Amino acid sequence: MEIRLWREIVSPYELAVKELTTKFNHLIHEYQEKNQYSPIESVSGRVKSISSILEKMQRKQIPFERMEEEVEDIAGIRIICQFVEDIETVAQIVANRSDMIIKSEKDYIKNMKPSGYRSYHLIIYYTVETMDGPRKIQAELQIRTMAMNFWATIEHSLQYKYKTHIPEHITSRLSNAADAIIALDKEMSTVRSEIMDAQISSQTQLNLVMEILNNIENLYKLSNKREVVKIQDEFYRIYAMNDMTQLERFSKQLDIIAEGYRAQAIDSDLS
Ligand code: 0O2
Repeated sequence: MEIRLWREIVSPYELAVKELTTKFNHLIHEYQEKNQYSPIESVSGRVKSISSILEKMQRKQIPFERMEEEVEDIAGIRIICQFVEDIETVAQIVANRSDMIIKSEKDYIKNMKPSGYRSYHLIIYYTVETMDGPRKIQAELQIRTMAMNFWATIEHSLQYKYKTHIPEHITSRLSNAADAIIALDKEMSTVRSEIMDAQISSQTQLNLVMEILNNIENLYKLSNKREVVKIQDEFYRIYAMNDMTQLERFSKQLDIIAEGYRAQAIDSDLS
């Protein structure tokens, strides 16, 4: 097959990876905007390398004409969660979407691979719009915790050096590490709700501070500078108190002041 043809083949997969990462990143953004805990910590994606596609086809005896049907992970998205419980939530989010149709799932969390690999895989159908019209392609979503990802990334890097023959003394260490990862994920789950609360509080404070700063910036345009400097100093004083209730009260007062200036500005525009 010519190299140009490969480019054409992978092009819709490149688009799918871009779109899917954007969509999942946007979900994180939506949760943050609404001061809610995001079950997704981070997202990344890749298009499988040509050599890796060829290797898989050779290993699984896949003919070229069956490549796009049988190599299901040409487009691959990795979704990282903080806690094991979030994985189910993310799978449910995917199941409820109209733009991603689940073809199959592999639960390597309930059924850990002999290597120690743990992750939840979904193969989805996803349609991209190309210059030749819509193309329904497949993509693999790997959903795993940060701890599972740490293990998988290290183990995967060893596969490059040793292929399938990782020395025994390393595999046994990796197996111990896999057990430690299970224990770590379990331990983190016991403090999940406390961690979630802390993260939501910090996100809420971050959003509130952003809102206050935006309001102060807008006031610069509408009111006299000395007044704004006084408001800003008051903000620094309240911020240093590290008291969310005070910050919320200040934000509400600022809203009222800003509203007053906006009304004044409209009045003077009309007169
Ligand atoms: P890449 O692109 O380098 O990630 P397989 O026969 O396992 O190759 P199958 O049955 O189609 O393929 O899918 P499976 O077993 O669900 O695995 C697909 C992907 O999961 C792999 O992609 C890896 O990314 C990951 N994975 C599966 N098993 C392991 C494992 O033991 N260790 C690590 N680190 N990752 C694993 P590829 O094909 O390896 O390619």
